[in-house]
Amino acid sequence: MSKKIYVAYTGGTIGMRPSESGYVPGDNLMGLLEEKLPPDVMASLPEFELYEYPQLIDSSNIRPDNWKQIASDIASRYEQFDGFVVLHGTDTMAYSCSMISFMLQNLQKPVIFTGSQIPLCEARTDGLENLVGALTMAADDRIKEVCLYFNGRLLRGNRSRKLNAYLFDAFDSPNYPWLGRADIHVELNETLLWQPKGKEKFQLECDSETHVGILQLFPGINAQWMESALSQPMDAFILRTYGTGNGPDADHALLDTFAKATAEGKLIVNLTQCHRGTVHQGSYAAGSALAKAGIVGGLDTTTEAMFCKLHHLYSLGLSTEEVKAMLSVNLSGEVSV
Ligand code: ASN
Repeated sequence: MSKKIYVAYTGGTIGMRPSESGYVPGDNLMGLLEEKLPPDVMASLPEFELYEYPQLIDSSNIRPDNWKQIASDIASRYEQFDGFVVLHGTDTMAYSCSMISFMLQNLQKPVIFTGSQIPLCEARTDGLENLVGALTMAADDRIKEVCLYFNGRLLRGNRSRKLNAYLFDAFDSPNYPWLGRADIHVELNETLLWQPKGKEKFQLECDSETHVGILQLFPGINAQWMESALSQPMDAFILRTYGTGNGPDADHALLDTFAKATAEGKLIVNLTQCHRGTVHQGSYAAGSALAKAGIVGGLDTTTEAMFCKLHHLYSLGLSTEEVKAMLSVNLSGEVSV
């Protein structure tokens, strides 16, 4: 039986038009597609219905409310469609894929995010290939998770990162192999695909307030700077450290600042600034010192996925101790445990 795909157009370069201040989101994407694709080519694609969001955004404007909208949109049409494509800007696509993967755990159908580096209205657009590839993946019922499709690569959404601002190869998943490829043949690496563990209803909770901040170590960072950052009213902070999770253990004032914040109930999660690899706080004394200050290792989760995982868990009303326990629980394929 032929598949029916729901396409949610949220904005992003794929539908943008030029303006005096640079590209801006543009409406009537369906009209643009009809101009680009002859009817017989259109008819050869999986059948789809495109819904254009009333407020199209450059994804740099993404906020938790947009995630609520995308997740509830998919949830409310879940029974009517076989697969879902989300057209989204590339800048924060890795965050949105991650967030939707936590809000729609136990998915039994594909949800494929895509977009483009050059708009569809331009001759050299990569938008057509990305849209057609994403539709193809969304019609494949072996996929039961949130993925990102871009320039021939199918990546797990919550493992993906935007790594290149200029190449068509904008995305990769440094700590997890690609799930598939679309070349002459479309191939999926079935052993890597996520198999949903439960059948419970989706957890669509996503607070509009900010629960999580992201901090980064840099040479010369001091206690005063860190104290002011940690005094922000957040439940949790991601601390982007060096290498396998190391920090300046010679700076006792800085370590005391971390210890004070964690003793006060703030969660600080250690993730590496490196593109690839996992955090092992015990590999060096410079990492153990952070563990002694109450900082918890976030293993090989990306910053984007960790931000969203924490935001989601706090939105569900979990306490810091409960959230801490979930860091090493693989909710939707985001972490190697
Ligand atoms: N600024 C754009 C966006 O994220 C970039 C893109 O989509 N390529 O919406």
